[in-house]
Amino acid sequence: MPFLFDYYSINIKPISANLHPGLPNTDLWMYVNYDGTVSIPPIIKARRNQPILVRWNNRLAAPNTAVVYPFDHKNQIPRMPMNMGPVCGGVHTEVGDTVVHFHGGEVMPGSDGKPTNVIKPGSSVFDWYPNRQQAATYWIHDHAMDYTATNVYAGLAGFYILEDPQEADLHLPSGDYDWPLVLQDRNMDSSGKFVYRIGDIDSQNKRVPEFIGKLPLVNGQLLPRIQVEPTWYRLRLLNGSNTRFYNLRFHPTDQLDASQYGTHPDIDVWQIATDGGLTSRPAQYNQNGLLLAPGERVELVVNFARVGNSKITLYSDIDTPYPGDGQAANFYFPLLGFEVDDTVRQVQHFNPDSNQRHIPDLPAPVVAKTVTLVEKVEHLPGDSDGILTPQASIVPPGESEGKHYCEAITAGEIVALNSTEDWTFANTTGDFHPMHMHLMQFQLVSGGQNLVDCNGVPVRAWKDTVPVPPRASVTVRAKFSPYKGEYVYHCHILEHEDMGMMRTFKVV
Ligand SMILES: [Cu+2]
Repeated sequence: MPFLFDYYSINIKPISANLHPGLPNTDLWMYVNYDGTVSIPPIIKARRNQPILVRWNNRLAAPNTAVVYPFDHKNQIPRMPMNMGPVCGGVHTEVGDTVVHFHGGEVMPGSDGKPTNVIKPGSSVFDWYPNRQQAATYWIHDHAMDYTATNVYAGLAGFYILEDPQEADLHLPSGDYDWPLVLQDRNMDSSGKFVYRIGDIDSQNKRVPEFIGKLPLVNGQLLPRIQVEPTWYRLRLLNGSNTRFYNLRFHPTDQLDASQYGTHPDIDVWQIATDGGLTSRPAQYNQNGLLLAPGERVELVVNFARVGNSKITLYSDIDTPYPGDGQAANFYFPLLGFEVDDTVRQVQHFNPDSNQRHIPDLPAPVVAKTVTLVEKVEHLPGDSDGILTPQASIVPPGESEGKHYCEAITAGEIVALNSTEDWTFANTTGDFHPMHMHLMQFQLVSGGQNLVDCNGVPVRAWKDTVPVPPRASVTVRAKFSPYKGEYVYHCHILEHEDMGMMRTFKVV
């Protein structure tokens, strides 16, 4: 008897893999198929309206051997975990605990990956993914309270690509011409181990406030190059970094004069999709680059037809943490090389005029709410050394004080099922914060990076993560559906999320 759903059993376990021929193998924590086969990055492919059931088996154990920590503690606990104390109802996460979150997925609360609903080492959970939503480049990553930053850093992130058979009619580049590419940054020691440390952090500090790595990793490889043909490609780019923002640009690899790097090589680039899938129409790629914050995805179609027999580099040209102090000399961060052949095996096509679709307006909002992003300097729960610590925090709608993740849901965080609300994220800090809401995709109303097509016509797009600039506001409109229950909203800088820049909303 056939089943109505696909079933996967996935082990979450330590592995060892080579990230560059010149380096020893690196220890990773990874999603591994039950038969032992590994793909880096892990990729789940699903079809729209074809539900899948996944059994996630936690085969991890403390300590986290995949990461060299800066903090000096036998259990590798960041010295100030946020889940301490009575406010979290006694919930206590530990090294080796994991939570799997389907980022961008419209799933029931029990399968969404509540940060304190951990899978303990040796145990398993079943998660049900209905796949009723729009096809898009989604992703899977760890979401365990206090350990998201280090678990993702150790390798627990992968793609969840939802495909729609109807998309085949659009004749976008496909198969070997469709590349998922996850962009990350790491620091490594001479033995090939990932080091979770940045310059000014030592064992005396409580935790890494934001992690920036010096080494670019694309699909788990250190600054790789890929062979492409002189035709169209679809690039599904995911910022899977802890903190690093990218401003994506291309330059001819043999262009050695850095001052010329902004010069666009002779390639056509169109943006066709955002977090929640294809946009209403392709947007012309901006010569100044494309900002991609942690958690965001963007899909580009790129035509290499006019640059056969040459090399192109994808790079980022912004400071980190973004926006940083403006020391432009430090900006260049190469990511990926394209080696363009001179022959095409299978010509791929793309026509921006035939790639338009209707994305409806959401209904008028019943209420407008403001969430304020603040930095608090405070004594943390459980703090024993008496040192004040700056903490990125969220002031829920209608409240006057920043609240920790574990404090009770406030009135402003209660939302009626199927209602539409405008949420303004008002950022009072000097940092960009990429704000992510679980449960549904939303639309930008104001303040964000609005896309336009080549005639200046606004492009409608679905988003689940939106970067909120320093001392500025971004308003998004969301229809809270299709499920009731508790879901989190948070900053997607993983260190900020772990320090409690995360709250829960409840759909009733
Ligand atoms: Cu943040």
